[in-house]
Amino acid sequence: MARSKKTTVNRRNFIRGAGAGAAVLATTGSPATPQQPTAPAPRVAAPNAAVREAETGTPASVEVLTNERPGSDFMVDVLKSLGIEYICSNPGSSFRALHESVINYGGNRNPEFLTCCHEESAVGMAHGFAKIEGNPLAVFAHGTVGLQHAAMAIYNAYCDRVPVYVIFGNLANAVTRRPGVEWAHSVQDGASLVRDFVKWDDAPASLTHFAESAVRAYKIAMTPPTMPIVLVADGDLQEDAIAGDARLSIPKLTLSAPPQGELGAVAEAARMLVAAENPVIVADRAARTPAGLKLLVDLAESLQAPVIDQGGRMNFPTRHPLNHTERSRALIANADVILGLELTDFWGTVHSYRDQLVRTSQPVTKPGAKLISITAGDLFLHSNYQDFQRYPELDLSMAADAEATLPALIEAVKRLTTADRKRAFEDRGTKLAAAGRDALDRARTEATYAWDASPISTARLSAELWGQIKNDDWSLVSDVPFVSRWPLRLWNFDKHYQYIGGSGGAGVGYGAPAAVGAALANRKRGRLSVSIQNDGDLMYAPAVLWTAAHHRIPLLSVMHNNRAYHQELMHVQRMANRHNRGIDRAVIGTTLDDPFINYSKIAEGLGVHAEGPISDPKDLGPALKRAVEIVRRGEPALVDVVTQPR
Ligand SMILES: Cc1ncc(C[n+]2csc(CCOP(=O)(O)OP(=O)(O)O)c2C)c(N)n1
Ligand SMILES: [Mg+2]
Repeated sequence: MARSKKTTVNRRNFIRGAGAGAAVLATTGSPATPQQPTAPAPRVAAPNAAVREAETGTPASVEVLTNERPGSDFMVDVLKSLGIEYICSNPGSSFRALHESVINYGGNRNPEFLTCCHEESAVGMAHGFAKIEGNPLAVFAHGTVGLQHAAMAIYNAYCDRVPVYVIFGNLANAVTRRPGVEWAHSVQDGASLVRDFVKWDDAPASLTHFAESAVRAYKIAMTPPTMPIVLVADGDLQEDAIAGDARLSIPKLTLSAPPQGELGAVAEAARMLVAAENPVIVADRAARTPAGLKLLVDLAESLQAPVIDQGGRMNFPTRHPLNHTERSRALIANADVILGLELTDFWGTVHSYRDQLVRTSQPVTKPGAKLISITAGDLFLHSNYQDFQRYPELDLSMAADAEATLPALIEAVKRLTTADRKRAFEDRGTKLAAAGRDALDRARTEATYAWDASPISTARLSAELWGQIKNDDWSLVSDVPFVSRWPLRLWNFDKHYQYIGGSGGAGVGYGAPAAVGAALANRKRGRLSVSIQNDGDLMYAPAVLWTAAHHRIPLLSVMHNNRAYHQELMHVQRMANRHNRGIDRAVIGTTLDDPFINYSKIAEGLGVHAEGPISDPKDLGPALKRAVEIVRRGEPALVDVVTQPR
C-alpha cells in the first residue's frame, strides 16, 4: 500500500517516552462524539519482559510512540453510525487498535465489547441476537485463526438467511508486519475462506473506503435474502494516525425496501388460492420482522386455509385454529394449491423420501396440485455449498421477499372473494378448527406417556418448563426437533420473539451461543429467555455460559442431557442393521458416558447458578422454579436434566 508522507502519519512517527507497554492513550476530536478516556499511568518494564518477548514476539523495551488519532477511532465512528450495539469477540492483536478504540474512544457503549471464549460462540451469539432483534451485531475475529474458528457459525447464519456483521483484522502490508506470529495471522485474501457462504466481503484500502464498504455491507446484509458479510479491517489502517488534513465522512445508510412479488404474479396466485378447495400455506423463513406473523394470520384467516409452520422463524401462532403443522403430511397429500413462503426445501415438502439401501422418493401431492412459491432465495445463490436442496417443479414462482409480498396478496385475495367463496371458506374453517383441537388433545395425551419415567421424558421436561414460565413474558431461544417438537406442540406461542427456529446449516454447536445471543436481545425488553440445551451441542464450546455470567445475560438453560450424540447413534444403528451386524456396538463414538459429564459443575465453574443432574421427574418442577427465580433477577442459570433420547 503506497502512502504519501504528506497525508498519512505512520504509527511509528510519534515519540512520546520509553518503557515497555507505556502507552499513553488519549484521543482527539473526531466526527462522532468521543468519550474522553483517562490516560493510564505509564508502566515500567516488567522483570519478566524478556520471557514475554520470547513468547509474543513483542520487543520488551522499545521507543513508545503515541498516536492520538488512530484510524480505528474513525472505524468506531462508522460502527456507531450503523447503530451496532455489541461486538462479540475473542481478542486478537490483528484488531487491537479497533478493540482499544471501542472500549476507550467509544466509551464501550453502542457498541459494547462482549468477551467471548471462542469465535464460533461469538458468531453464534450474533446469529441468535439477529433472530430476535432483526438487526446484526458485530463480531471481531482475529485474522486467519479467528476467522477459521468462526467459519462454521458463519455457514449456519448463511444457510439460515441471518445477517451477521463480521470484521476481521489483517495486516496486508508485508513490510509493516511484526516478525513471527503476525505473519502467521496475516493473509492475502482472508475472506476467501468464507466467501462461498457470505453475501459480500471487502478489504478496504483507506478509511474512506472502509466507511463506504461498512455502510454498503450493512445494507447488503439486511436486504433479503439477509445474510452474513465480512469486512477486513487492515492493521495499518487501524493503527496509523488519521492525517490532520484528512476529509473523512461516513455515508448515509438507507436500507433497500425488500423486493415485492410482481403484481401480475400476485394476482394470479390470489386467483388460484381463492378458487382452490383445499389450499395449504407452508411457511419456513416467512416472518422476517414482527409484522410477518400478523400478516400470515391475516392471509390464513382471509382464506380460512391451514398453515404448516416449518419453523425457520416464528411464523404462526401455535394455538391458532388454522395452525395445522402437526397434520402436515395429510394436508399436503390432499391439497390442490400449495403456497410456499420462503421454503428452504419445497421439493422436500412435496416428496417423501426413504433412506434405505436403495434411496427412493416419490411425490406426496395429488396429480394436478398447483405449487406457488415466493422466496427471496431465488434472488441470490452461491454454487459450491449445496444447501439449496433439490429443484422443485413449480406452477408459479416469485423471486421476492414473502413478507413484503403478503400485503398485496392479502388485498388481492380479499378483492376476489365473492360471497359464495366466503361461505365455502367459513365451512372449511369450521372443519379445520375441529381437527386442530383434536391435534392439541392428542399431543396432551401423548405427553403423558412415560410421564414418571427416569431418565425424564422430553415431553415431561417441556411440560414442567411451560408450567414455570407461562405467566412470564417468555422467549424460547432454542430449537425443538431434538425434543420431538414438544414445546411447539404444547405451549402457546403467539408472539414473534417466542421462538427462534434452528441453526440453518445444522452445524452443531450453534444452540448454546445462539441462546445466549437471543437472550442478550431479550434482556433489554425484560423478557425471560429459556433454552432447552442439548448436551452434545453445549460441549463444543461451553464457555459461552461464562460469557452469559460475565455480562449478566439472563438465560435459563435446561439441559436435555441424553448423554449421547443420539442422532448419530441412530445413524450408526441404522448402518449396523443394514449390514446385519447387530446394534450393540453402535454406542462406540456416539455416547457421552464413562464418565458422565456433570453439567452443573461445568456451569458452576463458569459462574452460572446450577442444579442437577436431575433424574427423578418429581425433582424437576422445584429445581426449575428455583432457577427461574435466578433468571428473573437477571442472572443465567442451568438445570441439568437427565433425559430419554427423544
Ligand atoms: C459441527 C458438526 N459436527 C457434527 C455433526 C453431526 N451431528 C449431527 S447431530 C449430532 C449429535 C448432536 O448431539 P446433541 O446435541 O446431544 O443432540 P442429540 O442428537 O443427542 O439429541 C452430531 C454430532 C454436525 N451436525 N455438526
Ligand atoms: Mg445429546
